[in-house]
Amino acid sequence: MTLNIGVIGTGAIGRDHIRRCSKVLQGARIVAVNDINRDNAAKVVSDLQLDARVYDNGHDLINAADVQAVLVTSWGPSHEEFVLAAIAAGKPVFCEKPLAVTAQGCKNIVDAEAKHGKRLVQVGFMRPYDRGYRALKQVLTSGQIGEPLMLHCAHRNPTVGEAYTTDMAITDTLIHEIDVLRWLLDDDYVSVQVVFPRKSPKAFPHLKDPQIVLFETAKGTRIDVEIFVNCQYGYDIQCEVVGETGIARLPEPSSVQMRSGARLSTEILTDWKDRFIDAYDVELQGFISDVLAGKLTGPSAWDGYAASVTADACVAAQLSGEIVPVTLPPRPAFYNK
Ligand code: NAD
Ligand code: NAI
Ligand code: ISE
Repeated sequence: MTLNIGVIGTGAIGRDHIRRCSKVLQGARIVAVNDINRDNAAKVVSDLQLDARVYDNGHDLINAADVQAVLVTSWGPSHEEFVLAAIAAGKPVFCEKPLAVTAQGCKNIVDAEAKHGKRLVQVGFMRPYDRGYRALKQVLTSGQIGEPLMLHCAHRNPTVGEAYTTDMAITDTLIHEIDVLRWLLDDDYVSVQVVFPRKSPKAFPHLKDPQIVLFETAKGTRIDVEIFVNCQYGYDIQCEVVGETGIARLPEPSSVQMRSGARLSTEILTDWKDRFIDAYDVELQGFISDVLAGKLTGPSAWDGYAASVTADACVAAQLSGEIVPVTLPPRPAFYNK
């Protein structure tokens, strides 16, 4: 059976997900696209030679009779509206992170899904599907380095556009670490503090960059994450776990080692699309297969909510400079695996 998918938002990641659903993955076809900028959507249809209709608004796409599942890849502030509309139509929906830009927005989605009575939402947290993070988790659960005591992490982008603001370092960028480290450690955050080092002159004047986010978890593990979105040199994701008896690091992406011109070197990626390319394929194939099988199993609306509650605390910590508690209500039984 083939799943008919409609996509709202045909920017950078929307285009890339349309490419993978139509050219790489099994069991799906793109039948409908929409973007607030209609030319964007029409261009994707012609560039990828899709047999898909271009809709003038996302709600008509969601309610179209031939659309069986929806991908929401528009910009963050529009996610909540489209996810709620998909739930109201009873259609499965894959929503890129963040699920909504506030915890309350995510809670509205959790409540609507619970009222519907069956999981319909998967959030685009792809790092738990990454082979490197999975290998790192395997080392931790096997006990090879004892219990994790400290984590040193970095999330670096070469540059960001002028529309990127200081809070987006949390809601758009750190949100990946917020999700994946909770999964990696099987732990919850209890408090957070944000400190600002000397500002990089490469950042736009309104943006505080870099930033350091310090978490404490329920089990007492301490985590520092450097977010540096104008680092210039590449797209670089680092994660080092210091355990009781050893240290484990996230593997670097594979790259040819060269000896040339009196240098020993390996390439560093520059585009986020390439760094987790396999993980995006696996997460979306999982969504398609789960929808066809009638049961979603990937990152849930509750995971999106948990990340957003944490992100709200981080943004409050950016503003106050204080240590801010992170308080997550207990997970409803509906979301137990
Ligand atoms: P983008 O700006 O390149 O694309 C967004 C597109 O959405 C644009 O074409 C815009 O016109 C369209 N859009 C905005 N509001 C819309 C609306 N209401 N209805 C229809 N279309 C709308 O952004 P992007 O980089 O593709 O990011 C899109 C989303 O994907 C964001 O939520 C982002 O956080 C997420 N994302 C996730 C990852 C990841 O690694 N998981 C990577 C990139 C982006
Ligand atoms: P983008 O700016 O390239 O694309 C956003 C698109 O959404 C644009 O084409 C815009 O016209 C469209 N759009 C915005 N509002 C819309 C609306 N109301 N209706 C229809 N279309 C609308 O942004 P990008 O980088 O593709 O990011 C989109 C989303 O994907 C964001 O939520 C972002 O956080 C997420 N993202 C996730 C990544 C990941 O690794 N999972 C990586 C990059 C982005
Ligand atoms: C973007 O939206 C992503 O999700 C990327 O993975 C992240 O590195 C970047 O900072 C975000 O803006």
